[in-house]
Amino acid sequence: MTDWLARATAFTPPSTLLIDGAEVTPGTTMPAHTPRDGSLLGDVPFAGPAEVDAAVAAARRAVDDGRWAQLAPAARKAVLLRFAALVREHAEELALAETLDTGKPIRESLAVDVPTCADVLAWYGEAVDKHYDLVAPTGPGSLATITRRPLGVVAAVVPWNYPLIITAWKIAPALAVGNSVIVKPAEQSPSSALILARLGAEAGLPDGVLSVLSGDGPTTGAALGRHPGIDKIGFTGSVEVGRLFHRYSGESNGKAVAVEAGGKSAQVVLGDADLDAAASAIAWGIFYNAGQTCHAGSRVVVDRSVHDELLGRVVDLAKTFTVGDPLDGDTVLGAIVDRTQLDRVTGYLDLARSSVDVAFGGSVLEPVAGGTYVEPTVLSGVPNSSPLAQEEIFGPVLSVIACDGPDEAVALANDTRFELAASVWTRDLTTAHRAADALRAGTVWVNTYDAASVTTPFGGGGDTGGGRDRSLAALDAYSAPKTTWFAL
Ligand code: TXE
Repeated sequence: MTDWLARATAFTPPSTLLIDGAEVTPGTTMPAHTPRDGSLLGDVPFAGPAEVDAAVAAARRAVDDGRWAQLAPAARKAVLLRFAALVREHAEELALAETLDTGKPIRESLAVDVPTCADVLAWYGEAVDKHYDLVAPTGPGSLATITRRPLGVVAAVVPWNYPLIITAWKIAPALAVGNSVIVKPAEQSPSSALILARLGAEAGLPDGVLSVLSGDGPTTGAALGRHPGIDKIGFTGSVEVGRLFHRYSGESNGKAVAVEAGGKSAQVVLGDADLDAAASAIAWGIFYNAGQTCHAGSRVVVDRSVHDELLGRVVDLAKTFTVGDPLDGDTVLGAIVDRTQLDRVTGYLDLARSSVDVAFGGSVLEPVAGGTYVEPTVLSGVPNSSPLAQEEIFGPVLSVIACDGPDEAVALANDTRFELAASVWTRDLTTAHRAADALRAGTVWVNTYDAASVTTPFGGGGDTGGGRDRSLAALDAYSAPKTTWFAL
């Protein structure tokens, strides 16, 4: 059994950036704290404009001389598979970094975040020499090929809720098609990405092809957004910053921008649903990762005929999500990422106490002194117009809304500015098809929630933004089709 507490005491975050294959110590650092107990983990490098320029220049050199894109597909595949294998070999180191930075339970980092990161790298690695280009049906007398070309230099700007997974979703397809990639992790969670940069180099990524620049949003993130040498930004984070990236693009070189900016996803439970299965998926859908999940099922829209029964079951399950030390292998509900986010969640809890019924929870806890933790919370009698039902709380806070029949349920579920995810729970096949079709969301689950695979696209519309991660579609998202027309 790993003694995580002892490992945590010895942990220090990486102190250098990797730019152009070299360890770089920038003049500035920033403190890294853990939400587990608020203590200082150490100082991490802060990439300023000079480091951004250096990383972009190195990335561009790699694009120009083709040291990565021009390798044989089997050779690029081998590097990405080796990268995935190294992630697995360093699973404990990466999981500890992820848990200390974010406060998520160590068992989740080990069982989900690290293996998913490795799986995604391997899946896109395997795709490199299996995904064919096209010949267009232009008719006799000509041959028109459509080949996938890398965009050039891609930047991935990543949030703190799933640092390893979201980084992998962006770098793996971008690298697979031959781009150079610069990652900017969130200021709360730089460690795992900095470790990944070294593993990528060890796996054989040529110099300049993968750089990781820890820093903040307004300096490092904005410098990437405004950089004329970057061809595309893949962004996951808040609606506001997603829009900033579109503005940066318009004010610089018109670079492509793909945004995934969260949701207020509804789980629709109809009168004939399997309530045991629904209640379990509802609890996991909002309490997993302390609700800090873009597709968290943060609203439940439930038919009045089963409202009280479902609410009772969800409350019973909420009681089993014990808030605890993220380093304890039994903990399922860890910390909120930082004090800013905790304040945001407690603001909504204050609103809840004065405007709706708090069926369970609602308190700030401190299972580890100095840490930032919130009890699993279930709110009922929430009007869908309330900020509790319209705004992304990003904490373990569920809003339950009563409805009458499938039509009203779908209308309420769709009454949101986000379009990321939704579910419908019913035993009736026709109702399931109709509701799934009518729910406006990039992913609709039927009689399940949060089933996920790298093989399916993930993203949405509306305020969520239109970016898509995962699946073979991501290879297209990080490449440009090139038509070559031969007169025969
Ligand atoms: O996100 P930010 P925050 C939502 C969630 C959360 C809220 C705020 O509702 O409560 O956003 O979280 C970089 N120029 N999501 O403040 O600020 C930043 O450094 C350039 C949903 O943490 O958007 C980080 O790398 N870049 C979500 C990234 O943007 C800037 C995940 C995300 O941070 C920047 C996280 C700037 N001016 C939050 N400011 C999801 N979709 O899963 C910040 N950044």
